Amino acid sequence: MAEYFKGIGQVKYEGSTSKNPLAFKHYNADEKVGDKTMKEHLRFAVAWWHTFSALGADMFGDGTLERPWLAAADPVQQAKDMADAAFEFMDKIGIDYFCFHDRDLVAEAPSLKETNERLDEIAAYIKDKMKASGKKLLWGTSNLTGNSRFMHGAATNPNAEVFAFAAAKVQKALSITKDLNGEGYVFWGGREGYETLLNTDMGLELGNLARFLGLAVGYADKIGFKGHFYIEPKPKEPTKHQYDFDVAAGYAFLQKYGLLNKFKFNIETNHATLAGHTVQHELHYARVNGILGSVDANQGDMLLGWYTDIFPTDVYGTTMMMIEILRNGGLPGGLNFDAKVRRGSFKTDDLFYGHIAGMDCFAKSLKAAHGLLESRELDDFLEKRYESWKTGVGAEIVQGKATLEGLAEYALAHDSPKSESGRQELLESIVMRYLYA
Ligand code: XUL
Ligand code: CO
Repeated sequence: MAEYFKGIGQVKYEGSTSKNPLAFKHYNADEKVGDKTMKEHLRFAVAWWHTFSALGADMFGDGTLERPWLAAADPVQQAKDMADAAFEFMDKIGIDYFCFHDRDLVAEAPSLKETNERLDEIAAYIKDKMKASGKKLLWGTSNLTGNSRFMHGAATNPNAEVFAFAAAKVQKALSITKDLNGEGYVFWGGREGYETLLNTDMGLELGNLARFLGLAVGYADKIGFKGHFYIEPKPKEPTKHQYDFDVAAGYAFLQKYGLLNKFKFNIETNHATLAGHTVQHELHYARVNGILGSVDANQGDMLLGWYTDIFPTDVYGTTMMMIEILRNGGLPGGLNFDAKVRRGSFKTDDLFYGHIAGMDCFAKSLKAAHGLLESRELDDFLEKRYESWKTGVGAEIVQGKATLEGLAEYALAHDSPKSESGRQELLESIVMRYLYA
């Protein structure tokens, strides 16, 4: 079997003073942070699409990336070579999980039947490699955006034939995911939205999207797929408006259509920022509502308004994420690097530098967040800030015992309430202490 990443061995932890670009400075897989190892806390995954099958094309230029595993002319051979490269990469970088879309695994054939046969062959190939290596599938999904048949959406297409075609793709992707013991299945509604409301029946489209998800859940029950279902919100790109805009919009949608008990959320940093939120907000909102599932770990470029999928290096931002994840007691899913090297970083070893930077960033943040939460400095502050809700009038309100006229009587009998400082700067300086400890 060909070796694709020649000259690169197992990436090891060498500590924060190491200058070796192919070593971890903070990620030390078996080091314990609290009661779990870093590896158990972080559950990193490699994204098949950005790392192995994409060539770096953008709106203004062709692909630039050197990807020797894509050289074979035969699509199935190409897919097998790509799987070889993927398992070599995961082994050398020390990442246990991967994620894929059906279309990343092998190129589509002229007919659906032939595409499914290709998928079966490549899934069997990957299954053997998983057995031999112990690598695991964090989640699978179906690409319902790339082919031109999906230009007006998949589940929300005005044409029912396209809905049926998309359903066939999900059926296949779900059964492969189950066969590979996938721990989850993601729905990202890339073209489930609209370009203009002038040509859109939103009410029907939303209902159809819910019916589509319901059919998938029903099929999963039939085949005994026990993994988690995730919605991955994104407000726009490629469509002007997507129905899974953010976690709050997705939560309302799931509640309306009675799907809430079946889904959690896969939250992506760059999607959150496109929605005008921080990822901390999205994780927090999901956590307090019991729907935090998994994370697509990347970041946007603050100078660009569009979607850039950069490897995470903003330690402050990832520390805010790890606070949410630790407060959630961990994730049912993991941290999938839905991130790509820049198209100018076209060598295969650039893939290592991107992942090492991302893994070190999260490892450093895990330690900072753990230290901060262990100290209870934030919790003690929060407890004090909200103490008026524990007794007296606050407790009555929380317990639903208050009436509006009773509260009016209370306010008339007491002095005008006094405010306390919110102490934002103090709290930020506490965070800094743990970050740069
Ligand atoms: C696109 C995106 C997807 C999903 C899976 O913005 O994030 O790759 O993660 O379909
Ligand atoms: Co994503």
